[in-house]
Amino acid sequence: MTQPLLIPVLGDQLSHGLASLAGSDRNDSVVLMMEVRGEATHIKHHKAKIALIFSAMRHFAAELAASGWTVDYVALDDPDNSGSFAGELARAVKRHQPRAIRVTEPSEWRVRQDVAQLAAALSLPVEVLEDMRFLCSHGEFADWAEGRREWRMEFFYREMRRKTGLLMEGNQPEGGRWNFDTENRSGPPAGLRGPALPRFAHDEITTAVLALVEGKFADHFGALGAFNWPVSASEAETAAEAFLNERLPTFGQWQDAMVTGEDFMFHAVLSPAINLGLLDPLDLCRRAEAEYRKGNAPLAAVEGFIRQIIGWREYIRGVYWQTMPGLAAANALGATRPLPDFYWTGETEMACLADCVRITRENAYAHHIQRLMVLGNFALLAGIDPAEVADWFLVVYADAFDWVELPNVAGMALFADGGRLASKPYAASGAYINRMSNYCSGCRYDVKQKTGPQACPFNALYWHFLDRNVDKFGTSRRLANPYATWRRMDGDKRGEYLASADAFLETLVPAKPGWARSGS
Ligand code: FAD
Ligand code: DLZ
Ligand code: SF4
Repeated sequence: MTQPLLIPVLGDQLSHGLASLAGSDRNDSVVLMMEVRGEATHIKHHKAKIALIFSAMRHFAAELAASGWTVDYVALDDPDNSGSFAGELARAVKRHQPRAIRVTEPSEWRVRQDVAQLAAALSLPVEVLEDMRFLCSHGEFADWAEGRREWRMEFFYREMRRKTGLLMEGNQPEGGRWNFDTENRSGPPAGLRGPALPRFAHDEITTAVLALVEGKFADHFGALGAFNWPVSASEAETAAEAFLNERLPTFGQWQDAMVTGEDFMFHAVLSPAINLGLLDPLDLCRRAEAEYRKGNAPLAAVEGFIRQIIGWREYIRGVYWQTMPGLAAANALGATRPLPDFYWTGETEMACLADCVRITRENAYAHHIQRLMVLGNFALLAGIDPAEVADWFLVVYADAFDWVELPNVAGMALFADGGRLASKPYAASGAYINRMSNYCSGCRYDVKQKTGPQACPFNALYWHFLDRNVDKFGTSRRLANPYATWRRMDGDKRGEYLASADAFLETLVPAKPGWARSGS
């Protein structure tokens, strides 16, 4: 092949229909895939996440080669591997002498900037194609957002319903309402258990990658013993089928429930496969709708699931590109407390947090409410520095890529964006966690006690949060009730709450440096 087209395919671009592949001639192109140390260590990703990405990349490369593409695959332990995208691209240009480079836009702002710099530095044409795996283009989102004071997901979601025709009857939403959440989100009855997830045996590729990761990234957070992620499109398809058949009908009802030892409940557990490109999100939604049309799943569950994907997922991506790079430094509530050590060690007497960290360490997964209302809520109430919280979330979850992690953390969980994304902070006392979980019955703290050393720390922290942020939220309509309660309380009671929260905050031990970033 003389002067081929060089097509770099990144670790979260593992889709056969990727724009840069779909429009290219496989007889006249070289696909470049690069395992690079810099991507695994600029932030020290969970071991299982690195293993998932490398294994999925290797499976995808094998599929491409089997379908006639020429694939140049640089493995992590290739002795000449330079350790960075830029270094590997430069080496590949020397090897192949391409006439041009064609790449689908990277999902992350940081990598997108690198590509722009590279394009300027190389004396080669570099074509960057829009990522067509998302429903809403950058331009469309910018048009929708322009001139709106508040970007509310609910209104964006309606546009996506109209655009896709999902759950529509002509111009009207199926069932007469856009959102059926009033029928979802029950607390867990005693003994609630979700069906087991399908098991994925480790083939030769995955076995080799697990050994590589254990050897090269030994000091990273997380365990590999429970590794069970789908690593190819066909395994991801098995996972999707299992969800649609076994868990979708009850997805909505138990969407917010948390039960000790039940790590996946009725959730899809598909976000890593979707974010890597192994599953097509729109196809999943169409199949979920078909389950409703066949009478296999109720409208509330199916609408709730579809909203997560064409609503939240697309909206989050739009917000990311509209607000970067500022979002990464946003800290509207001026939170500066260091991340507590227990986010890494799990060593805390708070049973809810201990279980959420355990799940995260074992699986590189926790479900939405564990992320938002336990791990995120605690960080919000305790006033943890948003940059440290964002680093933690980016490290620990197999589905965490900057474009989706950062808006969820800075915007949804921490209100660090000043309310662009959420109309009010997701702040809650222990009563919420007690209602939605069985954690409190096994906790050394008492969720019913409000102050003092036995009281659930979330209770006093909740009022501490409202009190110290009264200038930001004191006149908010959405928080009028809790502020009215706070103002009605007598001064001694308020003082007790604040002193109790302060005493608890004093006990927090900051994380040792080096968990998220080397040398930090
Ligand atoms: P389900 O609950 O079964 O939902 C189905 C699908 O909807 C998910 O697979 C996902 O693709 C999509 N989805 C649902 N909610 C969101 C959302 N808020 N943003 C984007 N997609 C959504 N999701 C990530 O993919 N990566 C992250 O790094 C990430 N970080 C988060 C951090 C915080 C603080 C919070 C509150 C949420 C975060 N989420 C993130 C969103 C959500 O928690 C996960 O997508 C979900 O838990 C993945 O598990 P699941 O596949 O079982 O999802
Ligand atoms: C997260 C990650 C890791 C750990 N390793 C690689 C890698 O070796 N090669 C690769 O192409 N991508 C990797 N990624 C994903 C990237 O860090 C980044 O998130 C994507 O390129 C999107 O911009
Ligand atoms: Fe968490 Fe408080 Fe319940 Fe303990 S009592 S599990 S700290 S909410």
